[in-house]
Amino acid sequence: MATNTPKPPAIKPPPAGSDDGTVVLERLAQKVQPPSMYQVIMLNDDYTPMEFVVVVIQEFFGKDLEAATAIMLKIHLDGRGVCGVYPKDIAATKVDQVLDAAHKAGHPLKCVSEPVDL
Ligand code: TYC
Repeated sequence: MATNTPKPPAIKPPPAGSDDGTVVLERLAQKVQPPSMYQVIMLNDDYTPMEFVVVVIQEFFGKDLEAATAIMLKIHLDGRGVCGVYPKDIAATKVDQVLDAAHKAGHPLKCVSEPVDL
């Protein structure tokens, strides 16, 4: 008569301390930051005509005549003023557009971009 011997398990557990190839993925907390914003600052000078500055602010920063005139006068009086706030690459493009238009027109108008929260 056959004896009732228990069968060995089909899959043996790996010996203690051995590498069975298992990879454990840890879930890392995602830290997604909003894009940092840059303000485009226009600087005053003694030579660029006021009318040119107003047109540039209207054309590249989407302001109407009244808003563009107010920004131009603030720059004229304070030495600098914010024309708009954009993500970094768009702010850099605005600066390039302003400098290019000023250079082509022969005016020394200067414009820079800087992070909003300095
Ligand atoms: N100060 C200039 C003038 O009197 C006008 C001006 C305004 C120039 C703003 C630059 O960013 C500027 N003609």
